[in-house]
Formats: sequence, structure tokens, C-alpha cells
Amino acid sequence: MGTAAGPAADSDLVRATRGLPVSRTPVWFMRQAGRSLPEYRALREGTAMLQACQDPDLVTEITMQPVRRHGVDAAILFSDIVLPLVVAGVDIEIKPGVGPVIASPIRTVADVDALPALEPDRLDFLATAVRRLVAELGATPLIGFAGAPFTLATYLIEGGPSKEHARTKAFMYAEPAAWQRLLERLAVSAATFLRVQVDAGASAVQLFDSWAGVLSAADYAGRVLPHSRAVFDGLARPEVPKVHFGVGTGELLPLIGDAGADVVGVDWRVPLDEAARRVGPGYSLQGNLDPAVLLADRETVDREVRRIVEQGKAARGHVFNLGHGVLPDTDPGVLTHVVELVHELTAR
Ligand code: 1CP
Repeated sequence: MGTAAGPAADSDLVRATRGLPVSRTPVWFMRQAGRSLPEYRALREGTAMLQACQDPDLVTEITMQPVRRHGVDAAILFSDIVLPLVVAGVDIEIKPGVGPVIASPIRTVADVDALPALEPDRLDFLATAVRRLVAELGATPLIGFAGAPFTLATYLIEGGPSKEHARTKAFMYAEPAAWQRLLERLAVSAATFLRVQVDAGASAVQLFDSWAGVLSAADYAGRVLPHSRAVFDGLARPEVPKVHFGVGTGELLPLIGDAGADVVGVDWRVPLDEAARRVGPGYSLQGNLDPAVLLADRETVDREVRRIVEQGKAARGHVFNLGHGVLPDTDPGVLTHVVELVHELTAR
């Protein structure tokens, strides 16, 4: 149980999360699995996204693809943040080109009470996939993940992807007791989902609170952060490195680490040296190349990578990543180049 041990325990990724010396700055990319890879599209042909996520053979192969191709320093499990809800029995579909769509969005207190709980014994497929991956990855760490309660609540309440998250905020203000119950329940299922991955051998976990940046610091601190903290507390694996990430969180950076993270994920809006000041001591940083830069010319890519490597030195430890997920049109060759460049620039 728990796994600070294993061949990946002394990897550069794990060491960077703790602020220990590394042989070179570790690199991985959010959404490295899927998205831009032709071998991913070929493999996914004829299988719905949420089906693929529950097939240990497909999960293993898709997770391995970017590791083989790019030589990244970590794998991230191929899954989706809505999977715990799907496994619990919520009617959700991932529509190609759209994202998760919920058949019956949550609009009332009764809807919150009707939300099914996630039974850990339904996650055998997940444990199987993680065990296979850990065996295949050897010294390369596997990052497990879950969606944070707030970001999952936006999908459940809006019924699908949205920009303003106005219904979500309206529910948060108008129904504070139901809001609290909803986020508590989502925290329990996220913790369960993470624990299964860690106990099967994942070396680190990332909590994606992608849309938390739409909140004021006061609302985030009072109505959301305690539930993200409950995920990490509920995971109850203190030895496992924890990354906490959101988009547009510049104003929230002083709070994000408080959830119990070792690493704060930063998008491209705040330079890493400034982010290190806002986050405070005691945390490593992950980020923060603008994914759109990968669509630009090679000179721009190299200049931005160099800048981020420099600014990352202000942090206790630096895990090089994008500021958000790989864009679907990205040339996979550019991703491989970024891995090589970061390694070259930071080799000790
Ligand atoms: O049919 C397809 O190919 C569906 C596209 C797709 C893929 C490949 C979706 C639908 N999810 C995924 C995989 C996925 N989702 C991973 C795989 C591992 C990796 O990183 O390589 C991960 C980590 C996620 C996490 C995820 N899903 C997040 C958090 C990360 C982020 O980008 O902010 C979010 C917000 C989702 C919801 C979701 N699922 C899929 C889409 C298109 C979306 C976003 C929709 C929206 O804009 O609201």
C-alpha cells in the first residue's frame, strides 16, 4: 500500500516535487496522451472515449504512447475527470469536439442527494491498468489524477462545458448547504479515485481544478478550497507527491498550495518567478509554457522554453510543463523537441 517505494521513487519528477536536487529538470505535458498523436487517433477508432477509459489494454497503450515518442519524464494516466461520476452511474457522454455532457444536470437540493456514490470495487479496471503501466514504465513515474470538486461541479450543474460558469456560481450563492453537500460528495469520490491509483502504484497525483480561476479569492477560500483539501486529506497517503493545478489562478496562487499540495501548477499568465513569490516557500512549481507557443516558429518556442527554465529557478523545484493542455493541432515533433531542449538546458 502507498508507494513512495518502487523504481520511480528516486526519479527526477518525484525529486523535483520535493525540491531535491535533480539530474535535469523533469518534463511532461498535460494532455500528452491523446490529442495530437496520430497513433492515438488510430487506436481510438471505433471506441467511445468513456469506453476507452475503462479498457485496461487501451488505457495502458494510450498512456505509454507519449512516453515512447517524446521521452517525457512522467506518464499521465489516460482517463478523464468525469470517469468517477460515470463509474458511479451518472449518465454522462463525452461528445467529440465538445466534452462531457450530462443527461440530467444538478439543479436542486434533491438532485444533489440523488447523486450516486462511487463504490471502490467498481474500479478494478483502473487498478489493473495502473499495475500494468507501473510494470511497463519501470523507473518512469506514473501520475494519477482526479478532477477537483469545483471543476466537476461545473459540469454537473451546467450540464456540459461552459465559459462563465454562471449557473454554478448562482447555485453556490443561492444554495450554500446543497453546494457544501455536493462538493463534499465529490471530494469523497475524487479521494477514492486517487487512492485506487496510488495503491496500484502511481508515483504522484495531480488534482485538476481547471476552472477555479473564475472565482474570487474570497469565494475560493471559503467555498471551494476546503473541499480540495478534503480530497488530499481523504487520499490519506502523505508520502505521495501532490500537484494542484488550475487555469487563470493568478489571484488564487497564495491559496492553492494550502489544500495540501507539494507542487502548484501555474498557467502561462504569471511568470514562474512571480508565481514563486505568490505561492510562498515550501512548494515546487509546475508549468508554464503557453500551449499556443507550440504552434509558433521554432525560434519563439526555444526562446520561451529558455525563459521558463530560467524563471523556474526561483522555485524550490521545477517540473516543466505547459500552462494548460496540449492543443489538438500541435505538431508532436515540437513536443519531442521541447523535451530535448529542457533536458539539454538543465543537465547537471
Ligand atoms: O474523444 C476524445 O478524444 C475526447 C477528448 C478527450 C481526451 C483525450 C477528453 C474529453 N478527455 C480526454 C483525456 C483526458 N482528460 C486526460 C488524459 C491524460 C492526459 O493528460 O494526457 C486528462 C488528464 C483529462 C482531464 C480533463 N478532462 C480535464 C482537466 C484538464 C484540463 O485540460 O483542464 C478537464 C476539464 C476535462 C473535461 C473534458 N474532457 C474532454 C474534454 C474535451 C474536456 C474539456 C471540455 C471543456 O472545455 O469544458
